Amino acid sequence: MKDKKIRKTLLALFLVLGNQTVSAKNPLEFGNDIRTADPSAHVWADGKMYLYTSHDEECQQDFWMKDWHVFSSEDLNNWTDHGAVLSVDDLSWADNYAWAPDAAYKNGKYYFVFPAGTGHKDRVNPEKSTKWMGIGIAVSDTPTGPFKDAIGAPLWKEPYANDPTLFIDEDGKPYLYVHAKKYDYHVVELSDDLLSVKGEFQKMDMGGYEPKMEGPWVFKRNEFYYFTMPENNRKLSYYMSKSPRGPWEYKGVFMSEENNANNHHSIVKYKGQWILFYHRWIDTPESGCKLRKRQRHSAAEFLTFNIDGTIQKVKRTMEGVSYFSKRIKE
Ligand code: FUB
Repeated sequence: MKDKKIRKTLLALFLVLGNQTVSAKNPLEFGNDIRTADPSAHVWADGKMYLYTSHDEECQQDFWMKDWHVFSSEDLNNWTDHGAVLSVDDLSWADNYAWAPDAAYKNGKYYFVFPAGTGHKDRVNPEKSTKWMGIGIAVSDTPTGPFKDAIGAPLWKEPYANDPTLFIDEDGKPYLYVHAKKYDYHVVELSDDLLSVKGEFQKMDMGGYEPKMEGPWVFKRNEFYYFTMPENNRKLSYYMSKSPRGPWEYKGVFMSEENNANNHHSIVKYKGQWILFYHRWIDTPESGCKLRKRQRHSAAEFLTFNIDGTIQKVKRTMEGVSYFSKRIKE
């Protein structure tokens, strides 16, 4: 298959770094031809990197997606696929749209927060659309699941929402951010067991700049909180604040868009290095997909901060984080 040839060519692209030879592995090599998107990265107490992703079916046309996977690694080059952690078949309230998930660890439990939905989006006659999406929460004793839908229902029915991200602050307070109809740039605190929302959504002060967005991600570095997102669903941009609730100050784009296609990302520190995970749309001519030849694959790059905490621009590279092991030894 041509695809295999392309992958082999990529693998055969050796980078000579000092005395060490490292094979290029971007997009990430998961050991099979699985198409993944929306990578959400977390480092748990066992010291491994876990990547929770959504899963594109071969040639999927309209983001009809059925399950989520998790992969783990200790060097960001060799990954173990732990299989599907949850599927819409396990849900009583949704049968489709297994979109961008996130995960968290609190009080000895692993939480998997996910968007899922029902219905059909009519792109020709939008008034005939029946599509609905909401946010679910599943729990497991282990990072690789299987996760069990914890409340047997979405966290709420209205607003229509997807792309959740959980941020647990240093004081243990859990915050949920989503992309939602009329609720973008809102935050809601969750209960201590993460199984319900506590109070109302709060509209955050974004400093007057609120472009179309999806896929928010929130993390903390030193004294700053970062709210990062695919702006207009495509280029990655960010805000900084001294609080997880804002007010936020817009700081600009740190990864440009590619191929007029969506992006989705996460940012995490691993073994002293900050890593940006994202997805790329890559030509897969061998796939026989009639309409959409490009398919999504998870990728990664190193992320660097300036002294003032701002983020340096990130370029998409062929080598990605292939030389991670070498870099952490330096
Ligand atoms: O993967 C389905 C959707 O596409 C995600 O939820 C969005 O963020 C975009 O990546």
